[in-house]
Amino acid sequence: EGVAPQEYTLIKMKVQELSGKLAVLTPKTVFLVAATLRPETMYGQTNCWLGPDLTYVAVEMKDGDIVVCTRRAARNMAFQGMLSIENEVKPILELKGYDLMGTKLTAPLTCYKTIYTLPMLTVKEDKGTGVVTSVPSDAPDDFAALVDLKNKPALREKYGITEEMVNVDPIPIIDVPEYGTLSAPSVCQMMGIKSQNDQEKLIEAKEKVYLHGFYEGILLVGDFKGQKVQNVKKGIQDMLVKKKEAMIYQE
Ligand code: A2H
Repeated sequence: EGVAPQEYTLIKMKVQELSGKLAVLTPKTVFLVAATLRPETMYGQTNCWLGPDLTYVAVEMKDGDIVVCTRRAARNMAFQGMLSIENEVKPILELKGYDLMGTKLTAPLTCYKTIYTLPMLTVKEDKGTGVVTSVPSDAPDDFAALVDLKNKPALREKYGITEEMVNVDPIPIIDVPEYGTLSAPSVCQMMGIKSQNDQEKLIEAKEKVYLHGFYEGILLVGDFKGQKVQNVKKGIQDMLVKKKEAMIYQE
């Protein structure tokens, strides 16, 4: 953790049906909130990652809606005046990532009408909200984890994930001169990355994809189509915040 605060965009992903452990929250509006540094990639969301063994809490926001995130993130949100009670966390519900697997969500900007929560074992408890949005077109970690779930029926079964839930493909949203319009899948293929277990290669893949994607990438979709990625981040963040589809959060 550095000294300077990190600013994240919290993407609000609306829970479509309050079933299972979430049923007690009826008739509230409930969001999983994913922390991202790359709001301009939200056009490419295909699913949402949760750590199956992490603990999440449901807390009330100022406007009465409910957000689900780690307790640590809820505490930060309380101190940033985002929750119904200032400086205090009163969880309405506590649950494991495992309990939320396969939840149907509505996420902003993506062309998929429904995206599902899926397990990723490397989601960190002490970063962001513990909820991570998946953009396999532009994030090698997301691509590798999705490929694993597609290729490994036993892994899906362990977490109650069906084939339909992983039946999504990376969406071309950014053109990177060196790597084309699906830079993470291209670099993973070039480097022979077949799984999220290829840790060392993934570190190198991320360096390549993030560097070239951010500095040379051109957006292919949406209101900022044709513009350089590095120039659109703020505009897309503002647009999402204005539409109440995102919030700004620091840690
Ligand atoms: B980024 P930094 Cl397309 N555990 O969002 C693991 N990873 C987490 C996390 C957690 N608890 N919380 C957030 N993240 C991921 C999109 C994206 C991201 C793209 C490209 C690069 C990228 C889609 N996933 O991040 O350590 C989230 O993934 C490049 C670093 O705070 C978040 O942004 O720098 C990023 O890590 C924050 O990582």
